[in-house]
Amino acid sequence: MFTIAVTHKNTDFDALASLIAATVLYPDSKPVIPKNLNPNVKAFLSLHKEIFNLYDPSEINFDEVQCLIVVDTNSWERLDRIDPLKDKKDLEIILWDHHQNVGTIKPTSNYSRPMGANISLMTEKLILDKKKITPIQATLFLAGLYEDTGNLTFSSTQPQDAKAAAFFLENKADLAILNTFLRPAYGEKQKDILFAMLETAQRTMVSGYSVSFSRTELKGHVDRLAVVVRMYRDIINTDAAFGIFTNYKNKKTIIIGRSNIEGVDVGALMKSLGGGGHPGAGSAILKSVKPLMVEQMIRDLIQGNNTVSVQIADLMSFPVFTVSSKTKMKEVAKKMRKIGCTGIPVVDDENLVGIISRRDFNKIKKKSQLSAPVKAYMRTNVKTIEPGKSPMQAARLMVRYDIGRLPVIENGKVIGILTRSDAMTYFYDLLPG
Ligand SMILES: [Mn+2]
Repeated sequence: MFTIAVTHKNTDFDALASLIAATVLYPDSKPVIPKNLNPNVKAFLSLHKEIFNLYDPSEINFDEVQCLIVVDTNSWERLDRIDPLKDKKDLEIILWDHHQNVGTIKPTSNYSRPMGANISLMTEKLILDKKKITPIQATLFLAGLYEDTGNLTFSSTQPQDAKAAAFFLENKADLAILNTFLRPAYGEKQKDILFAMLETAQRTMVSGYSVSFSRTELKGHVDRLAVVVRMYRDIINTDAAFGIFTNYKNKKTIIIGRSNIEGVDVGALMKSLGGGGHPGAGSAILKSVKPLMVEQMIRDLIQGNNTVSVQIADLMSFPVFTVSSKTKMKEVAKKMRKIGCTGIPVVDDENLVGIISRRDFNKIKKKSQLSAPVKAYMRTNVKTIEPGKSPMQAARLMVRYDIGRLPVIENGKVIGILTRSDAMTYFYDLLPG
């Protein structure tokens, strides 16, 4: 009678790391690895396999398995060749999973909790139990952590993920080795796909976010498509990008998404399509669907997702104090002092014609210049924003153009103003109520 540890097919670094962590937490368990591995993991294991003493499912006598540890997934469908255990009576099942979806595995003991990477969840217990890990294990664990959290940048990242990173570095995780294996390979096939995607690239606005869809035909098998979609998103520089890859021969469509903003949660979108992932990255596979339909489905999902999100209209300050282009500079200064702001939109006949801020007063050298009209000193190239846009879009404009306020424009009229502190109220979650 013995214990085995298993993880999901298309094993990535987080899954492999979690599998090895299981053997540290449960020293009597045997790690069983799926046949189908993600290419980076395959490359890593080709050098490290012996060290980890992994088993193939065919080597396991399932009659003798008493306890099953499942890591980084919670569904039977994602496990490789362990069906004999599915209906086994009195099987103890221990589950460690960081995904938020409801799975098909019913565990005896469940340690699952949302976390950036599954390995961080298990590392919490490693630290608590004062377990020792080797530098090679630490390196593998850090690879898993970095991959699943985008180097701790995905919005799913938790404080515990950073604590786990510190623990791995304390245990001599090797960053040079890690970089070798995490750097995704990019070959001829991937290059061809990327170029095909870029040729037909289109950017559209969905619910105030810039999104790009690329529908590409796949001939034969191409792996590492996720890398291609990431590069695609980086090049066309949209908030989110979706590669819709169709193989007409087997009628399969692979959807891979990448997002840079919290308003578009790719993992949640892909879950709705039967796949999965994280807020920043995810994928799904559909059968017998038209690529254009898939695009429409994703659009609808994004629109559905965003109806409850915070818009500029919820954050902006109003009423807006304005001046006309003929107002004298000294009156502007007086008004700024009175209302305690550092910038005022300049409006003529209800139309925004410029903006004047405290900074512009630096151009004034002589006292007589204070009698000149605003027109002479205002900036006319004014960046504005619509009330339905997202705080993230506003923040991006502010950073890119180094501006502290954005007039909010609706039907050509200034209806409010969004200041840096308005935007920060949102980002630091300080909204009242
Ligand atoms: Mn994971």
